Amino acid sequence: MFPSLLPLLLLAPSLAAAHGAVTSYEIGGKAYEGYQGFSPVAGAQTIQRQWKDYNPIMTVTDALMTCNGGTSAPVSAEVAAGANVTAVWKQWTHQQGPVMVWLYPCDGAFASCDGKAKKWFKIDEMGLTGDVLNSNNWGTAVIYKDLKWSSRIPESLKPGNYLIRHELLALHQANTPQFYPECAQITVTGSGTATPPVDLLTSIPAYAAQSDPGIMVDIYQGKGTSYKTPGPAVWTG
Ligand SMILES: *[C@@H]1O[C@H](CO)[C@@H](O)[C@H](O)[C@H]1NC(C)=O
Ligand SMILES: [Cu+2]
Repeated sequence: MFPSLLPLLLLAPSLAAAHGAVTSYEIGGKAYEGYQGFSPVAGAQTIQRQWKDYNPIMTVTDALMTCNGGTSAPVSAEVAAGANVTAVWKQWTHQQGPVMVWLYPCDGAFASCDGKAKKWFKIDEMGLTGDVLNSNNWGTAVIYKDLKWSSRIPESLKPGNYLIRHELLALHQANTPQFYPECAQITVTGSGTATPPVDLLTSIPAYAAQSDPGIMVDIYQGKGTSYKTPGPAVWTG
C-alpha cells in the first residue's frame, strides 16, 4: 500500500501539499462550498472569503492574518444562535498546535466589513489536551483525524452579520509558528442581546505578540507540561 503512494508524493508540488485550509462548511444541515485546492476558482458563489493558497503565515502581525488575505465573499449563510458551524478541511497534515475559532461583528453590510477593528473574540478553542507538548494531543490533531471542526454559536449572541474565522496554529517546527486562518460570512439569527465584554476583544492581526509563549514555542524542549493558547479567553455567551 505504501509503495503505491510514493509516486504521488514525489509529484506533489513541494510544500503546497503539506499544508491546508478550510475548503467548505456545514451549517444547519446545509453544505456550503468554499474555495477548493491550491488555486481557488474566481467568482464562486461561496460564503468563504477567498484565500490565495495553502501556505502558512509566519507572523501573528502579518496583515494576511485577518482572513488569509480574503476580503469579500458573494454570499452568506444564516445560522441560528446556539447552532453549530462546522468547518471542513480538504487536507491537513500537522498534529501539534491549537485550533481557535473567532467571530467579528460586522455591524452592517459584509461589503464594508474588513475585520480590521478591535472587535474579534474567540468562541472556541482547543490547545494541548494532554501534558506532553511533543505529542499528538492537540486541537489540530483532531482536524488531522476528522478533517472537520464544529463550534457552537453562543446562544445569547446578538443577531447580525459576523465573520467566522477558523485558525490552525501549527507548532511542529521549533520556534517557527505557522498560522492557517480562513473566514466565512454568517448571519446570526435569534433573540439574543449579548456581546462579549471589552476585555475579550482584540485586533487581528496582532492578537498577541510574536514572542507570546503560546506562539514562540519549542515543543521538543521537554520543558513544561502545559500550554496556554495565545489571545483572549473564549467567550461562550
Ligand atoms: C456542536 O459543537 C460543540 C462544540 O462547540 C460540540 O460539543 C457538539 O458536539 C456539536 N454538536 C453537533 C451536533 O455537532
Ligand atoms: Cu504545513
